[in-house]
Amino acid sequence: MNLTEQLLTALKRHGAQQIFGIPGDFALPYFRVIEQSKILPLYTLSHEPGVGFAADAAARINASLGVAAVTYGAGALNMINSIAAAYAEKSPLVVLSGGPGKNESRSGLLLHHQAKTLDSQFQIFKEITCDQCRLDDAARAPADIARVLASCLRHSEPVYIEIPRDMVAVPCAEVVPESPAKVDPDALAACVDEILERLANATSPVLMAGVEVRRYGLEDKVAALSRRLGLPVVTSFMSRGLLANHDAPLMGTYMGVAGFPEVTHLVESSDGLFLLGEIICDTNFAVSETKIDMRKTIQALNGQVNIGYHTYARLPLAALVDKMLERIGTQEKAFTITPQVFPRGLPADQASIAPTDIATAINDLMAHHGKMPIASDMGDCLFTAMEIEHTALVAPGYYATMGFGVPAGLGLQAATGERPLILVGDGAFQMTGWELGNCRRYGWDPIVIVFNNASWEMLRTFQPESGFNNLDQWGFADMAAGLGGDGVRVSTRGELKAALDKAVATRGKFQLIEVTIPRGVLSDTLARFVAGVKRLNAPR
Ligand code: S1T
Ligand code: MG
Repeated sequence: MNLTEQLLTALKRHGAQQIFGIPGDFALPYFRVIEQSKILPLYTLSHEPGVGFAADAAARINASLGVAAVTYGAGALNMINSIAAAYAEKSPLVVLSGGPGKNESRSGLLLHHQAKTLDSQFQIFKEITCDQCRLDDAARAPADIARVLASCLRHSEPVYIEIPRDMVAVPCAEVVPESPAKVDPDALAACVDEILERLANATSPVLMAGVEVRRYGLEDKVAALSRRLGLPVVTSFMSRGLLANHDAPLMGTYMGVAGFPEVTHLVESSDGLFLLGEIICDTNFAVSETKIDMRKTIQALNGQVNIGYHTYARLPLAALVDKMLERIGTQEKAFTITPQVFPRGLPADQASIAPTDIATAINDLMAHHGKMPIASDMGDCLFTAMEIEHTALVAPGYYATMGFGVPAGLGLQAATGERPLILVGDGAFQMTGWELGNCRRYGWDPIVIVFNNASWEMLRTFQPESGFNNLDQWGFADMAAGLGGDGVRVSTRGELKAALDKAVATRGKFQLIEVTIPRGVLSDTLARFVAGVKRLNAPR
């Protein structure tokens, strides 16, 4: 096999199931091998940010490697924001980039797509990946690939692999996966005993499941752990969607002042808050009514466990969960929780539509037709998603980039074969909504709900005096046909219900529902979030 075939075989062996990409002349040779070898299916999209978001979503939904393949310079550098989002949100993404060969690199000429130096791209990607390699030595390539793919899975963070175009077809030995890092059994046992003792002594322990629980494929085990320990479970804003289909005592999503009061009280008054794989960031915790005393929590993240003032190092989350399950046995505890209640029963009337009506309509739809996985963009659509019944959700809940929703929905359908629901604001749709034009050739048929308030509404809520937050009406529904789908514009709750019923009954083409929302009308959740942030930031 040649170097590219060995790389593709190793990617598949490490869990990759498809590649998203856009070629260029530095990448054509390795794209030819991708296409001809058929080791992994290739989906090309239209703009590199979408390639990154689609590959990220595929990684998240399958808890496996995502692969984004691009050309050197204009391609790879165009994808920086998507990879930064994946890095911030701990998504195991492999970036493949074509690169200049040896002779052209020594030509003395500046090469097209070169920014500063030929090595600049490699250096830039060092800032948003956990490991990198350039495959410029066939003898070293197998070990480099094994090391970088092992890093990607161990840290659940993106990695960067540059393939010089003169190396693509050189003969190369097999890539032998690295053996997993050893875990100190005594440290693991001591840590688990301390955690179990703290939880047993707590009067109101609670488990917050963070994104690492999904990234390391631990949802089933964590659901079992919570049932056996009698631990109510919550998610954070960023980890919403976890444990949705895993028989866990899931109470709801912690959002401090903006969330379900019972959940807020449970988390903020807990004397045994167990943060399992949770990122301690502002979108998850900044809206705390009362400052959560992090020193009293148990935090397992990034392969270590912090308890009080001490840290257990090099304890992977999977090893911790397995040891806890082993320690506590299989007996489940009987206990009750007060699950979050979600809006149902949208009146099909002539009233205008608020974002919470969209959540209600989706809850009605899923109650009737079954759950759908959701890809959401940033904006009020993501706050509205907090009012939708628990279901699988991929969204940039911490890095908070726009443009994620539509490509992520395509990645989700490519990776799972399930029909997704995509929630996206008009501003974000203007950025990457056009990727819908790729649905027809791959048979993707998402249902896309565009929250059209003709505004960068989230920004207006914090700075209402700025006119630049007003957007024009683009007529998204009218454009759907040209992109290969069906589109409809709705402005009453009756029209919304009818449009959703028609969309769910129509397969084989994407269904775009452009929902006209009066400017300034927010979801209940965003309204509480904004009021809470303003109150917490008000001068004392
Ligand atoms: N550019 C990108 C790529 N991501 C961003 N998050 C921003 C800019 C800043 C930003 C927001 S929210 C927002 C912007 C521009 C407006 C979103 O508008 P739209 O999609 O229509 O949603 P909605 O009207 O519901 O707000 C975040 C806070 O930084
Ligand atoms: Mg908007």
